[in-house]
Amino acid sequence: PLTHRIVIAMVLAIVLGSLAQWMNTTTLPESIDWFLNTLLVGGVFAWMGKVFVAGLKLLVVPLVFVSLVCGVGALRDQSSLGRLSLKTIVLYLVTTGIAISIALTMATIIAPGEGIDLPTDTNFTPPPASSLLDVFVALVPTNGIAAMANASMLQVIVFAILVGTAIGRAGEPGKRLAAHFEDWNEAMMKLVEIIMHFAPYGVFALLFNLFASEGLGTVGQLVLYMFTVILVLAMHMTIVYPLMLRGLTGLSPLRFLSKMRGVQMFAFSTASSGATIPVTLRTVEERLGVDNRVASFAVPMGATINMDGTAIMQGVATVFIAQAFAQDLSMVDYLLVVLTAMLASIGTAGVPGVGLVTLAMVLNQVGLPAEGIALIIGVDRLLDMLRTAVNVTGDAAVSTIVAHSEGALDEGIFNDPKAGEVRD
Ligand code: DAS
Repeated sequence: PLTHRIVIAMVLAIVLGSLAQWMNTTTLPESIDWFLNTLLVGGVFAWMGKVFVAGLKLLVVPLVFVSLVCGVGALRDQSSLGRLSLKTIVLYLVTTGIAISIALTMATIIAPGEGIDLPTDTNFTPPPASSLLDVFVALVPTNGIAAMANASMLQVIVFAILVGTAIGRAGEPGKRLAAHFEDWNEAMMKLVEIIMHFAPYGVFALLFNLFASEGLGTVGQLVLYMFTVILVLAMHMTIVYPLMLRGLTGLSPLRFLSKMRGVQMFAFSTASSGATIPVTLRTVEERLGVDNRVASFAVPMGATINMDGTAIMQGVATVFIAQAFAQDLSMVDYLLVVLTAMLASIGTAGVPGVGLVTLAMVLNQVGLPAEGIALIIGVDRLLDMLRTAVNVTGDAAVSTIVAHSEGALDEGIFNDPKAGEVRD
């Protein structure tokens, strides 16, 4: 199956990339240096990585729009949309709240920032903190096509819900339109599979270039910070989601996590939950058995407003920076961090590095200098890839739980290990 080929591509890329990074530290003969760095890393692999991510992003807006119009149009009674969206959003906020609370607790216990005397390179300019208000004000797009052209996902979601609702109430013409959208949805899902077949090459190129250029150089004193983030990410993935799945649906968490492996590898390689939406959507529907009318809403919504992994990094980073600057955080500060991180994750799209941008907002909220971000920016790329894999797992877990509560989950598909598997 495809996931095995992706795993092989990842292992090869990490090994060969690290070898290339080691070679780069020695003085290479001119021809080898040109071949490795100009032709491969800067040329072929850079191109393959960009094409692969572009291919995924190309699908996001049309797939989300078509799938959401189908999903909303297919809702029996439109009132269930309100119940469905309320359940989904509440669950997303709850999981994010749990994530950041564990992060703050573990970071306080492990205290990775104690005794840190890292030089803060003062030429760091903190990113502009995006204000939350304009996110909510701009929810309804003035021009649906412009929203799609700019891939403003929250606006695309609102536009699709409005179109789907209209189609659901338009009698015969609505039925004809809904049929057309169903056909488009089928075609788009096939398009996702086509893009997925390029994954081994795209993943190899992305990871080879990352390890060949960055490697794990600037870890040093940040190893305890990285350890804390990775520990909490692992706890959230292997304890919180399984407990919620088992507790709220009785479904097998192991089956869930094993089916999510492919999606997690896409999220890890692209470090973008937005770009991973097509794979998350296809996996949630065709491997976990979640009906389109739930998945089409819950997955894009999750990729946009639900970032548990990011909230975890922000919780640990805030404590780390407070300790590094020897500033104590009060209980009120901790609550402010929880609230701000939850709201911050709503305001951001799922693109690489967005977690650092919103971290500036969180730090600002508790009076910590945004320059503190300069302490951790060096190791953020790898953490971004790991936390994005957690972000998309959270989206799929909540989609599964909501679908199960709405009787919109096909347990036969969920329990069938081969369901929806992409064959070579
Ligand atoms: N890379 C972001 C995402 O796509 C998460 C982050 O930057 O923290 O979910």
